[in-house]
Amino acid sequence: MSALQELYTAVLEGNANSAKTVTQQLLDAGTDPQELLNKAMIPAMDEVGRRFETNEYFVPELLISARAMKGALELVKPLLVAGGMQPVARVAIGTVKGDLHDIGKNLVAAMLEGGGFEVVDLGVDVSPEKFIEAVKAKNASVVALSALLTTTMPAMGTVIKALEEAGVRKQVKVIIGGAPITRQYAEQIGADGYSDNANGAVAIARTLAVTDKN
Ligand code: B12
Repeated sequence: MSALQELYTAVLEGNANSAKTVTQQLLDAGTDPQELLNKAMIPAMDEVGRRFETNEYFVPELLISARAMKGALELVKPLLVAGGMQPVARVAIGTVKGDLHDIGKNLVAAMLEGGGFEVVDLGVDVSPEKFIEAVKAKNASVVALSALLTTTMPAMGTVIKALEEAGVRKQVKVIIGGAPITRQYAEQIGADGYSDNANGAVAIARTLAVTDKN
């Protein structure tokens, strides 16, 4: 089994120790961190989701796979984050109210930092008020919303409405993402941008931040 396959299996089976060990070995051998993410870690979480859907996995398995994924991600994260640049813009990111999924959000946050953004991570289950506070007090010019549940998707629209009501909608760009989100949904709720992956999140945030400055 190749080391990437080993990492895939470790995340899929929720073997946190092995996930960390193999990740470290791959990084020490000079493997591109993006390759670890795209060829092993993310596909493993997709397979975890598929197994959950078909009742082969249940919540405990989701949790132990998520723990293995997070442990490996901690080792990869510093390599995604380049230091010493002038920040492109400040982004307030969070998983919307009612939603506790944070692996994708953490990945997007790390990639944004790596892309030169200053990131204010508000965590999970974030209320609209907290996003507004971050825009006002921290002067964030991009708000990034993550949702993984179809039941929490509407909370994204609620945040956008709350930003309007607080009189700060025009001073920020709102980008959204998460497994159930589509471009069409982003348009429907009046978001400024959407991406289905962390690299795309950086690209779209950059385009919007630059457009904003012109
Ligand atoms: C791990 C996991 C959990 C873990 C989360 C641990 C954690 N700390 O995050 C735990 C066990 C807690 C969990 C709980 C639940 N889960 Co869950 N979970 C998952 C699982 C398997 C993987 C999610 C993940 O981490 N993917 C990997 C990351 C890297 O991908 P991602 O999050 O999609 O992020 C990428 C993109 O979407 C995008 N992105 C993400 N955010 C953003 C933001 C912006 C701005 C942009 C631009 C892009 C972007 O970029 C990311 C990187 O590429 C998914 C299945 C799946 N395939 O999505 C189910 C899944 C999301 N869960 C599901 C369910 C049902 C639940 C529970 C309701 C189960 C239960 N009965 O209790 C609870 C709900 C808890 C809550 N209130 O939130 C369902 C949702 C179904 C639906 N239609 O809504 C899914 C789809 C499983 C399934 N196939 O049925 N879950």
